[in-house]
Amino acid sequence: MKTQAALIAMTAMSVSSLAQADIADPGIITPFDNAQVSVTWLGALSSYTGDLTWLNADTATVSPVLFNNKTAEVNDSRSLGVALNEGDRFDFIYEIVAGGLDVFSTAEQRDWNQFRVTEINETTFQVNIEDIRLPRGDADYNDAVFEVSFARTIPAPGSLALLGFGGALMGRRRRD
Ligand SMILES: [Ca+2]
Ligand SMILES: [Ca+2]
Repeated sequence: MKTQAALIAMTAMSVSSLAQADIADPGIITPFDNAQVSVTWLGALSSYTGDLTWLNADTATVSPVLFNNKTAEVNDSRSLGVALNEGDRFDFIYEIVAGGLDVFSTAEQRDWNQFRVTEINETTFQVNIEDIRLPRGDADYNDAVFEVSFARTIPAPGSLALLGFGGALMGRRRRD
């Protein structure tokens, strides 16, 4: 637990030292077609309580709560069950439900500074959140930390099973 906290603190430090001057758009862009999205909780060091949801651009609706920063376990993962295409924007909403009530969305430019997004690799992004509106917040960016990863859609298990079944039949026929 101690090492985890240290890791989050270190990450937040390196992240917040990046480009404070110009506020980057934290929206994540889907890297390829037919991408399945999953979100993995990395931790939180905050006295406030917050709920993480995501914005479905296709339906213009907000998802059920993915994680609550007080109840989420490190490495908890949620598959979002959507297939996004290359270039699709992926946005989050973080709502403080106990503490200094506020709502931060990566889709709202006035909230952008509350988020730091680091590209880990082509398919994985780390998101760090500051849960007190800046400039009042302490900018530690460890109040909610999670990872977003994109995976290529694989053929449905049904079609693979069918291939296997056909192969078994052919094998039997040969033996007979
Ligand atoms: Ca904190
Ligand atoms: Ca903070």
